[in-house]
Amino acid sequence: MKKKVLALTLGLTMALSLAACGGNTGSSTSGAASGSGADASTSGSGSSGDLITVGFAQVGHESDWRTASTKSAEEVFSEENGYELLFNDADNDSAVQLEAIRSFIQQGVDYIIVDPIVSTGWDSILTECEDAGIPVIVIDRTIDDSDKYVSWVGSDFKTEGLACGEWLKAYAEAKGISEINALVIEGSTGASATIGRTEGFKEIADREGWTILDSQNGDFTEAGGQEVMESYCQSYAGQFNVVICQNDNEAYGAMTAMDAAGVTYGVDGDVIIVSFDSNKPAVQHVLEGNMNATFECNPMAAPFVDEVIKQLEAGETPEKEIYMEESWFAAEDIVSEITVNGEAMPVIHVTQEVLDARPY
Ligand code: GYE
Repeated sequence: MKKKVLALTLGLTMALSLAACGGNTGSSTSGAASGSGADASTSGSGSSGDLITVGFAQVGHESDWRTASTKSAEEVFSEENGYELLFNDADNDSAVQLEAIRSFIQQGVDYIIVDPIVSTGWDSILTECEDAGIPVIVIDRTIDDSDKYVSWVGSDFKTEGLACGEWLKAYAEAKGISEINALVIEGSTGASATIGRTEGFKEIADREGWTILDSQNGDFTEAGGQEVMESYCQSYAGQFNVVICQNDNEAYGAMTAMDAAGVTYGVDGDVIIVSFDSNKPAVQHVLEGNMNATFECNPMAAPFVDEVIKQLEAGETPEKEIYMEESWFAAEDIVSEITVNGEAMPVIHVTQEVLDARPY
């Protein structure tokens, strides 16, 4: 797959934002994360002065990745940077997310950012946005049944799953492990992140003739990962040697469940455990050998969205797809490179320096 990576550093973006918006004296307050998906109300005041008003329909607050994504948006879409942010946390409820977008339309925001909880069911609401003349920028998860948005900024989830599979193949070979019996703890059902990671890993598993004993939904939460792993430990006791967690938080829960069941994991254990996202606590677990590897998903989309908005304000046409750069991290220095989609990619051996340099 061909990738377009916008080479932009956060520092540069911030500098551009400050330079472009230095004269702003908007008096309205920007919204803070509401934390509740109980209703579709959005936080933030309606008036914007000469600020650019942005409504952000966020998925929820299920994971460390999500917290980093929200924080990135709050930092970038600040009054100082010339924005008023209206934020809605849908708590993983698609109906709440659609209502939040309707509320943004009613409030007449300048731009709508949406991180779609699920990948389908978007065409009519995006048509409403189009009819209202409000450009939509999609971040993170993808929309599969409509292209009525200006740009999408996010990750190639299938590539993440493929990378995980290719790393596992090379790692098992290096360790002399001839049989793979894997358990997968999936992310939320219907999320493109879940679909892509599942597909990518399965493609390698099928090619290599591995056994995927089970694949169940852990909802991208620590509690969900723990619950699924508790049931796996009962149903598949002594039968598995790999646990694939589709995000970091699920891996934390899975480790708790394996501790309770007396299953050893990580570099010195019986079970290989990996995660996706690579938040700092997960990279720390990799450094300590509790986890074998983690595959990054970069949550810092907001600076790129800022760039897209600036292009639109200047009458330019932004790229339709903007891919985030991501890395793969492993505990042991035995697989240094994997080939994914025909492209050689480094696997970073985690040291204290690597951990210290992680931005989130
Ligand atoms: O991996 C997970 C979060 O959509 C990529 O959602 C995102 C996923 C991320 O809850 O931690």
